[in-house]
Amino acid sequence: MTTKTLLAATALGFGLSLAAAGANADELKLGYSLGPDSHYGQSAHAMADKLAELSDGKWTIKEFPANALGGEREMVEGAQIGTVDLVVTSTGPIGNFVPETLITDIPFLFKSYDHAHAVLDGPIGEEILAKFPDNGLIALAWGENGFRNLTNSVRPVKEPEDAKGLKIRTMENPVHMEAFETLGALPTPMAFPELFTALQQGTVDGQENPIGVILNAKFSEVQDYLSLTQHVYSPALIIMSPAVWNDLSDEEKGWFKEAAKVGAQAMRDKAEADAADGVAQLKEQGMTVVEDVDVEAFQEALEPAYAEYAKQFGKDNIDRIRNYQE
Ligand code: EAX
Repeated sequence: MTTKTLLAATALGFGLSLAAAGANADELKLGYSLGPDSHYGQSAHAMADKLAELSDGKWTIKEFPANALGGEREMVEGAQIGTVDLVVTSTGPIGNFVPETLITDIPFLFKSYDHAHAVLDGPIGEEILAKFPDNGLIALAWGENGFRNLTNSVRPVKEPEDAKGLKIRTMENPVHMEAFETLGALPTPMAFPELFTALQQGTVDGQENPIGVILNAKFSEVQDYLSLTQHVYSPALIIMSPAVWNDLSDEEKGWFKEAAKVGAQAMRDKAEADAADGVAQLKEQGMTVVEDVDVEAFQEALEPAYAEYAKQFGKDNIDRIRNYQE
């Protein structure tokens, strides 16, 4: 180490410890996996503003975008042990903590944004959120990642047969893995922070995500084909550490819930805006887009997976979501 870098390192260390010592005790660490201009970023900004407003500046939020606090599973583990205060995350890894969320990850379960919002914001969604405290977590609100679409670098995928043999990165989620295995693809569960490099190096052929994520993570740089499969609605959650929550007054808990609702709405607005205008952007970036995906054939091909889900979650519970009306 040269004297110059040594000095710089010392100054940095000094600066950091000063910052830690001077940190406002009520500044909370919020992590998410995408960039600040993503739907998660919009959500975090809106939530932070609302919380500061409601608490008259008592509670502030410091954002850690782009996996700075680790992948989604790691951030949620951090919330459990109290090293991370707030997380905006997809439900991808959440079933490993709160198994009751897994039912929401079933492919082709939600027909539309309205249907998903009605279920998640209604009694079914509330029942699931109520399971979090038993598992060492607080869930403040349902947000949205969006309908997921398949990308790959091997061939255009229009029919389920086209997906056969493709090595597809899935989230660390058994429901999603079951679906891709049933389609004859080779599901490879992997944390999101590893995904770009895995696509670039060809460790996997493809991945699936909502348009907003594909855009924000710049997957068009490493993927040639996008199929608008819309095969599963991907909910998101705003999660809080019980280490913070348990010490709040009832009034403060109300502020957090209200701020999270505002954050969730901002997330949905941005996710849906990206879905509406993002495909054109991805085309401009050079992706070949398969718009006329044979969605019915995908649903039929997934029948054996549905039989498994019915065994696991109960057909009645699945139908209750599928047929839910406000
Ligand atoms: O939450 O892991 C994933 O593919 C997620 O959709 C992504 O991290 C955004």
